[in-house]
Amino acid sequence: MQIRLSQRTLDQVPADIRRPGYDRTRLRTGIVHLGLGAFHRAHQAVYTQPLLAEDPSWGILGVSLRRPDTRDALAPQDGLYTLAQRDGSGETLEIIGALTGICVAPEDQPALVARMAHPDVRVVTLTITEKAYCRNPATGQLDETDPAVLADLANPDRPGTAIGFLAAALRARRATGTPPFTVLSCDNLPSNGSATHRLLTRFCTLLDPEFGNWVATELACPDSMVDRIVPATTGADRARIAATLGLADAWPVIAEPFTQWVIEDRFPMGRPAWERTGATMVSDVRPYEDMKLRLLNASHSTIAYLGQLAGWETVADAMADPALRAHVSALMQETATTLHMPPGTDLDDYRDALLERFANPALRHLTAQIAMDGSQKLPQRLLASATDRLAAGQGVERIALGVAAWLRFLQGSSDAGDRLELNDPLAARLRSAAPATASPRQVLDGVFALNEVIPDDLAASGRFRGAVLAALESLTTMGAKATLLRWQSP
Ligand code: CS2
Repeated sequence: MQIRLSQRTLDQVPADIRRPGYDRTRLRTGIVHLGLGAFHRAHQAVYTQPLLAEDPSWGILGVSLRRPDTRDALAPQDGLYTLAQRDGSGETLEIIGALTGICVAPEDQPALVARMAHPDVRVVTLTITEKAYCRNPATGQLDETDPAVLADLANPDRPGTAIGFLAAALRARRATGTPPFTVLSCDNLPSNGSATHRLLTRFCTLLDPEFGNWVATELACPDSMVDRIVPATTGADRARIAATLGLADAWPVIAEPFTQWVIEDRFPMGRPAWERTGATMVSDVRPYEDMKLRLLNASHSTIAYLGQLAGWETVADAMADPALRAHVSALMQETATTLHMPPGTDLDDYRDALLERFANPALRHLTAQIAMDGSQKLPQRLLASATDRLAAGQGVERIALGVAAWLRFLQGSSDAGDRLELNDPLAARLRSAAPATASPRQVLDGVFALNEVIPDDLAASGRFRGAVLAALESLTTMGAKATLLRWQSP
């Protein structure tokens, strides 16, 4: 068996591979990160690492909210792991050491709450995915009927949700006179900071109205836009990286070279000097966030559902089809009319760069991975642009094809008749609203009647329904590839 990457073996890593340039024994935990997935490890940890030599107080305690697998993989490696940046021209490795520890939340909730309440912790970052905010995706409000929310309200000292942990830690800080940490959401939600503030304040108010008031006035939740494509790590990635390192790494992370982080600069308790490692600090993140959600993520979800129907396993496979690529480009033209592009960002350049990023042949970004949790993603990715365009009297044909592809996907089989797996917190209800044998109109009526996904104004819009129905009829009768070909001609 190959020797494992760890603090002890770090000097065996080939000299040309970058590694932590600081004394890890001096690190303190200034950041607690909830949701220790590949994305955080390939993004925020990478922006933080170069700052640790100068200021070791910003080490990161990584928290897995559910499963122990990341901790089990990385603990024997002393929290070290490899980041592999890949594109058509090759792969660059770097060893990241910003983690001061890894904690699996359900194993000992009070211990995690105590660590979050420690005065050294000044920032809590989140990548917990859309569904973990316990919100109604259509309204953005806390889902007060969610069993996980009800369980945390009934037993606030042993929480299960991220919101519950934040509330418990804030309560403990308040009790000891420690000011609140800043909560920085790094998830793909519109106004992710304000959303976090709203949901958390509501949750805390339900616990105790006076505590809710304190949270409402004292807690800072800046907005941020994060961007980097990080596909799930495969066995082939592990084998290739081990061969280059000469050491085994149980869980390296793979990312494209591109990375972006735009942060609202509002951190009462201080923050790492992220602007020195590439982050853009601004007073208003909204234009960046809308641009990313409505161009990048809207395209991603559209590619994912059309790809699942057509049998394209990865985003790059889909982008190799000229009709799909043309559709994605046209979709971005359509949604871009709803945007105020951020200062200094050119729409055509941004769109062309996205088309290239999607086509990166070295990333195996699975359409099945992006297709997960559609009910939580579609409102901000596709539906918000549809609302804005309809209000301006504009058509929504390109957006409608993505929505229709999602509806067809919910029916459970690809154009070739293969079974498609539905991974979504609303799976049971979506499946019964979109049975395999139902007609396009029945599927549309069934799913549009669920009030969690399609906002009421869109569900009631004849123009929107008509566009989605036409696209769904085409997908049903002729399949995704032929529909795209038909749509390619203006
Ligand atoms: C993707 C995103 O899985 C998905 O839904 O659209 O994770 C996407 O890769 C990132 O937002 C890119 O920054």
